[in-house]
Amino acid sequence: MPKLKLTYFDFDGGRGEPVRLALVIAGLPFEDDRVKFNEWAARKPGTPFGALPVLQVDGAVISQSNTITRYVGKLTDLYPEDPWQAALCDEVMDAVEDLNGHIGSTISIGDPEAKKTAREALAAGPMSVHLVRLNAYLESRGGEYFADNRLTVADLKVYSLVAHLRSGVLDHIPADLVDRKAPLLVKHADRLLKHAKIAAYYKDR
Ligand SMILES: N[C@@H](CCC(=O)N[C@@H](CS)C(=O)NCC(=O)O)C(=O)O
Repeated sequence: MPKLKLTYFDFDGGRGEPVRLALVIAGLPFEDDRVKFNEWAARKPGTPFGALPVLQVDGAVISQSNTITRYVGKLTDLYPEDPWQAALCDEVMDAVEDLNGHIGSTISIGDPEAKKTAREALAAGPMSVHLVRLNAYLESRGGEYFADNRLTVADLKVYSLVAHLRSGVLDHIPADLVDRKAPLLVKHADRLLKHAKIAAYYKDR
């Protein structure tokens, strides 16, 4: 197994969390390099595209969250081998990335009123649309998993988004938006939190 070092921001969520969770579930050792926000300006130029997450694999670097998540999914047997199921898994991960991109574009808005307007439009528009659609996808796939009738990195990716939105840390995004728009995603997240490895991981953190 290669030597792995994941570099991401120091919080339990976002684009790095599905990678951490996949490695934790599989019991694969990795260095969890957590960057504090005040360290980021100094470290940003050293990353391939000026953003995190970044994964070092035996010293070689790859970036882009879904690329990393897929790669780690293959190492951990949490990514489908069947091409169609892999496509279903990718589709869900890319839909989550659509939303992450929308959220990311509001983070640097400095003017409080402009940020409020942008966030409220996001919550009422693309965020609601994506949450409703992801909820419907999960339902159409049996209600438990997004692909392959088993736990895959798509589930970990959606979980990380849902946990982030429900934590209420994003100003002007109502913390109950997921509960109102996508109740199946809430059940899905609650189930994942009961996974023995995930529960033990968060208990120890
Ligand atoms: N397309 C990239 C986007 C990465 C990205 O925007 N990451 C955010 C954190 S979730 C970041 O590094 N923000 C700080 C910055 O852009 O300076 C990916 O999927 O990894």
